[in-house]
Amino acid sequence: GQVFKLEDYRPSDYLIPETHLEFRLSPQATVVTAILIVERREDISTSAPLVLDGDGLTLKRIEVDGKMVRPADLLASPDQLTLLKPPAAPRFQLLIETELAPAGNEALMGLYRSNNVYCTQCEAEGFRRITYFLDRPDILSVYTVRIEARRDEAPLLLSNGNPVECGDLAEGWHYAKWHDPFPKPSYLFALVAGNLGQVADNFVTMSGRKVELGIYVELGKEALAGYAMDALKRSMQWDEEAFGREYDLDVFNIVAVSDFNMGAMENKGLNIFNDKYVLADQETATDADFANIEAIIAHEYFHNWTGNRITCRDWFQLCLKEGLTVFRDHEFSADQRSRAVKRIAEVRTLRAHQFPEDQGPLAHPVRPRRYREINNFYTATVYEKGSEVVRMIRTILGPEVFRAGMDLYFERHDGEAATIEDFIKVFEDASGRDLSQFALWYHQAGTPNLTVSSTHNPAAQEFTLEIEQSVPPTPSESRKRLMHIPLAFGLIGAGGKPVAYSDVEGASVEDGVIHVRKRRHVVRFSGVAERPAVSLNRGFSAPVTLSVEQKAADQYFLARHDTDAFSRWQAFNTLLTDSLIAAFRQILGGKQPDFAPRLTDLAGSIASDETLEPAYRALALALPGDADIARDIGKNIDPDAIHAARQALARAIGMANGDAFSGLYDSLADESAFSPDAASAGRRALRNILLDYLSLLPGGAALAAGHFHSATNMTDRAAALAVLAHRHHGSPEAGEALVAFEQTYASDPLVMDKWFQIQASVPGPQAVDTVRALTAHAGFSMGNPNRVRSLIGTFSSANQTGFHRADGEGYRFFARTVLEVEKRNPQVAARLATALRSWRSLEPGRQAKAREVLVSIANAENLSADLRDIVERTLA
Ligand code: B3K
Ligand code: ZN
Repeated sequence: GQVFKLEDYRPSDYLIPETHLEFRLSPQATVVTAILIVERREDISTSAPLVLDGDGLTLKRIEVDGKMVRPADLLASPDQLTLLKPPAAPRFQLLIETELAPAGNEALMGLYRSNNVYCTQCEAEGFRRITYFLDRPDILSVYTVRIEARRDEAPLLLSNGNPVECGDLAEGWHYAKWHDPFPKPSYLFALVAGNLGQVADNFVTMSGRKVELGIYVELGKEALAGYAMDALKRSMQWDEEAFGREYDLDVFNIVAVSDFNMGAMENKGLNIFNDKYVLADQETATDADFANIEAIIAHEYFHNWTGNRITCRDWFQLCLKEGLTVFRDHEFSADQRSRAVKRIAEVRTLRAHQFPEDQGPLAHPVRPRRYREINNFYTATVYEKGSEVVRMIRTILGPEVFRAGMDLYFERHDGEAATIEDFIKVFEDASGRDLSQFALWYHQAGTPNLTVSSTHNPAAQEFTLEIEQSVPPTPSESRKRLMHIPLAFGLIGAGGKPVAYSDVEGASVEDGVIHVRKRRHVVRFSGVAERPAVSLNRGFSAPVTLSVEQKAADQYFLARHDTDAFSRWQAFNTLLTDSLIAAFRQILGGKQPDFAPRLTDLAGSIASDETLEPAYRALALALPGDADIARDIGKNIDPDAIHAARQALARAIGMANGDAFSGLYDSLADESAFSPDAASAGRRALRNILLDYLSLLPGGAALAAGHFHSATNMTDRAAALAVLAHRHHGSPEAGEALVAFEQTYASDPLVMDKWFQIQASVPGPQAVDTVRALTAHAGFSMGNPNRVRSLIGTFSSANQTGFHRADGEGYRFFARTVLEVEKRNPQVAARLATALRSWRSLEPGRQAKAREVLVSIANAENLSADLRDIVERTLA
């Protein structure tokens, strides 16, 4: 396939200042008439052909300035339309008529039908499946859209911008016209038509304008959209307060659809959502679902400024909108909930998804320089690491200067398609600092490592930190340059008090941050009488790995006393990881693993520490997952031994703290009315993780069954079901609960996803058979991305022992399934296939089997560009 390169960017010869679209909707034969006002840029020769993008299009009619085009002046294929002799005038009108079959569109890109609702997905390159266009983000156009449909089929007709007019047509048809005054790239175009229920509200902006808000859901599900609406209003308010950003249209609409390739899409004024991220009530959604809904509603809304008003010049700049918008939604959630808890959860996610990407064959810079298939670059690196890079800018500049830089960004680039260079420049201008070394975070792939050791010289009253940075090689980048790494730290003395120092040399140190810029720094703190414990990378100030030479006693001390909540969590988590890795080695050596009583005791004291938020305690007690442990071990992975080590530690913690956990579990029972707020969710999270430990003790299955049957909300019910299915696999209690759950929720696909997920993640060699059998379940469908992700995605990315079954059957089943999904939906298949990206860190037997199936996928006939790109890079 073609390789697109950043250095090949050049502006288009032609612009499209105005786009007029008319849709006459029908499932098999929708007619799209596009009238484009085309302008040749001043310095371009009149003989320059106009080359428009298409993707599988059927051209019905083409006219230039109202006249037919001579066949000799035209090159037309499903994937491209070239006007060989455009008019000599600098501005002309192009009419293009295409015909589409939305009902047969299973790739869910372009115009398609989901549950009898017409909807669109255009990012990144879906608009070219609707009409021929300059389908690139630097072509900004003002859209006017007229939609015609049969009123009985689609009483609701929506597009971007503000509604202009609507009315009846002959034979039961009707129409609506929309106008979006803000020039936008084609990837932000959207249309929705169907019979949906509406939830209406409004928001008055900071300058007093009233915005009509609508959330559209499947008829009868209106009551499930209340939380999303509340989250939307809080997002609008927050963006005004935190960034001074006001909404700009008269209406803001959100539509929930059930077939969607990802979470949601920020189309101007008309966000389209996977219904999983809209619909919620206590009976059907977990606390995690509520938190996701809040975050994604906010994320898409925030894109109105970071993405839509200021968009990307080209797809290499994707992180310009995504990294920044993730940073904004993280900050929003931190303000709405608990900052410390949010930060820990973010870092867990980053480590689980971005670190393995950065450390494997699919590694790429936050701003990539080349791609074959752009849809494969909506990655954890672009999104999550992209957000961390923005956070580091704020750490380096401080919140006020950061805000001044953001203000400058909005002022300078509003209405433009910008680049990462533009973004960095506003912060350089606002601060007067040189960020060129820092900018390597955008350009260089790989997770930097810092090796740190410390010495204390009591006689000289000097404390020394030796810090050395290294960036491992990544595909096509063998040599790395030195990075600017802002390392937040604390020196902590007896009782947890900060240790003062009189002077520091060896690195620039400001506001508790060491600026690591060289390969090696020897940082000397003078006037330090007692030996402090060092707390490093506080708040996870930089997305790096640390190799710290630290006494276990210091680690225990930090886990009890660090005043930085993140680092305190980190200290305990490191202790857990270290002992899990030691246990893994014991198991491989044929020994019974053992765990230090002071570790299991510490788990107990954290659980019952009333000075800590319940949500924090719950996160601390959640052991590193099988995949986390595998990542930290790094090579020669045997997932069964890792899982055995994790089971053993869970049991040891449960046994050591049985009575205390049990008392705490009882005291956390909540009889009050359900509320999805963070504090209530935190209490549920703590009680549910205690249940997980208690379930390993005698009577555990009965306890979990009781929890399941008495649950009054989905959080508790799903947690208990997972405990039964995972910890008591094959027990009558687990069997009964699975059946009861299925019977209750058979007609609710989003809840059934949880049922699929829980079973797909049951550890052990039987998992592949379970999952294979579930693909035949009436509630499962290979055509629906949510179902596929719940069952196949969970199995391959969240079930280490099942997927990596020693005989390779997990891989073989997976490969067949990926190819089956690919026939309908290449994008979803390509995403699934990334589950094999860490194959080289497996032990040799599994590695060979994983390689075999990757090769078998690569050799399959008619492989899509999406899947080919992933498997070839994975094998390279
Ligand atoms: N911008 C969309 C993602 C589009 C993915 C295209 N393959 C959602 C988001 O990040 O907000
Ligand atoms: Zn986004």
